[in-house]
Formats: sequence, C-alpha cells, structure tokens
Amino acid sequence: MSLQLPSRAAASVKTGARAAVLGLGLLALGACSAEDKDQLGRLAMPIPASEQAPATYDLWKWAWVAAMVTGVIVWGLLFFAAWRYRRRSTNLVPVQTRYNLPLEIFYTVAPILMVIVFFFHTVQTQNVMTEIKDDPDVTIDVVGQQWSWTFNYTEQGEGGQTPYTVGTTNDRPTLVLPVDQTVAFQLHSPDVIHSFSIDVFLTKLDIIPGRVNVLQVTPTRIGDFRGKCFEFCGAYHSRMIFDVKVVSAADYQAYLAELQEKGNVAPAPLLGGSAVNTQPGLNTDAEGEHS
Ligand SMILES: [Cu+2]
Repeated sequence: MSLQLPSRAAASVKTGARAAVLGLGLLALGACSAEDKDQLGRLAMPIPASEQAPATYDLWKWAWVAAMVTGVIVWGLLFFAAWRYRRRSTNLVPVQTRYNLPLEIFYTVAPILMVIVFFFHTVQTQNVMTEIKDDPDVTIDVVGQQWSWTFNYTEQGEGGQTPYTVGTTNDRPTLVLPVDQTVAFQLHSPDVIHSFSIDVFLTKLDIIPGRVNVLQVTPTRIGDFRGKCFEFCGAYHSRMIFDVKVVSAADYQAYLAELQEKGNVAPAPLLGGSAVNTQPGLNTDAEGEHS
C-alpha cells in the first residue's frame, strides 16, 4: 500500500522538502568558517609546503574526482535501471535479461582501464617522492627512537662537527629547516619501525632498524609546522610529535650556531643505539636529569 496524496498537496510537500534540504545545506555551509571552507576545497589536505607536495596533492585531488565521477555514473545507472525496469503490475514480470555481451565487456574493461590510469599516476607521484639528488644542500640524520627524535645537522657545525637536538617523551624536540634548500633526511632507528613525516610536505617514509632510508624534501614556505611518527611503535607512540620551523638561510645558520654555543654538538651524528637508553627523560627513575 502506498500513501496517496492529492496532486496539489503532494506538489507542495515536495517543494517544502526541497526548500528544507536547501535551507539545511546553506545553514551547514554558513556555519563553516572561512578556514573550514578552504579545507573543504582542498578535501582536507594540508596546504602544501614543499616542492614535492603538489604531486601528492594532485594525485589525491584527481583520485577523488575520478571516484566521484565513477560514483555518479554507477548510482545513475542503478537508479535508472531500478526505475525504468521496475515491475509495473502485479501479474507482469519485467523482461529478464540473462546475457548482454556489450555490457559485460564494458564492465570488465572499464575497471581495468581505471586501475591502469591510477597505477600510472601513482607510480609517477611515487617517483617524485623518492627522487634522490646526488648533491642535497643539507643532510640531516634523523633518529626515530622509542619514543622521540634526535635530529643531527650532519657536519654543519664548526670544523665539520654535528650540532644536534634530542627530544624525549617529556620534551618535544624542534627540527629547524632552511627554506628553498633540498634537505636529505637520513632515517635511522635503533629499535622498532617508525615513520617520519611532516604533514605539510605531503610525503613520508618508514624508518626501518638496520637500514638507512633517505627522504629528500625541499621546503618552500617559511613557518611553524608539525611532524610526527606515522607508524604505531609502542606505548608512547602518540608522544612522537615534533615541531618544525622552516626559516631563512640566515636564521638557519644562526640556529646551528646557537646549538653549538649551548654545547649541543658532537664529532659525529648520534645515531641511537646505547645512547638512546641513557637519554635524560627516557628513564623515569632518573629524576632531575631532565630539565
Ligand atoms: Cu614511532
């Protein structure tokens, strides 16, 4: 049984429903701040801040567009078929089609083509992300350890020494990077698998114990950002956050000099191992070691 309304009443119910949906939609959009709307436009991606980032951003954006187009076609065909070939009377069965060769060829070939296109663009993006130049401007040896980071500004101090910062679970470290310079991150782990990323760079790489993975990024925007470990690595994984400051070349040199002045300098990069377990702050019994 279906609800029968007089046609004029039905029309006004429809108009009312449409107005309500439109009103709610406008209200929802109106409630968004300009920042939210901007985020919607970027489909929640952070604003890219590296030379490599646009490749990931484009892949993300166009994958969404492709998915939406596919969705609209599939939903359209579904509703069209359901409506067009609906059962029109109780004693008449609609035409039962068992085979339709052109249609079957279409829905076999179309997804294969889509996968090929996605694969092609994914490989292209991956090539941008993993490209390694022979002469990066700056090399930073990064150690991801349970559960913080050590950043070694490799051989960038006086006399080829290495200024460094060490974070602990209690004390979030800061990574300082020069703008518009290619930075090679050499990634080390003395314990378990971690993953290194600064979200605005739209790239990341796993850190595997026993091998050195290299990620090269060229920051393009001065500012304060945030990085973190993207691989669940144990109880305090959530503390593996670090601050990132992208600064001018002059400010970068000043920062290195400051580290040097504070005595945060070593003859060679600190790559974890036994040093990690003796870090101040990691051992909760070692009261007072951590300031
Ligand atoms: Cu981790």
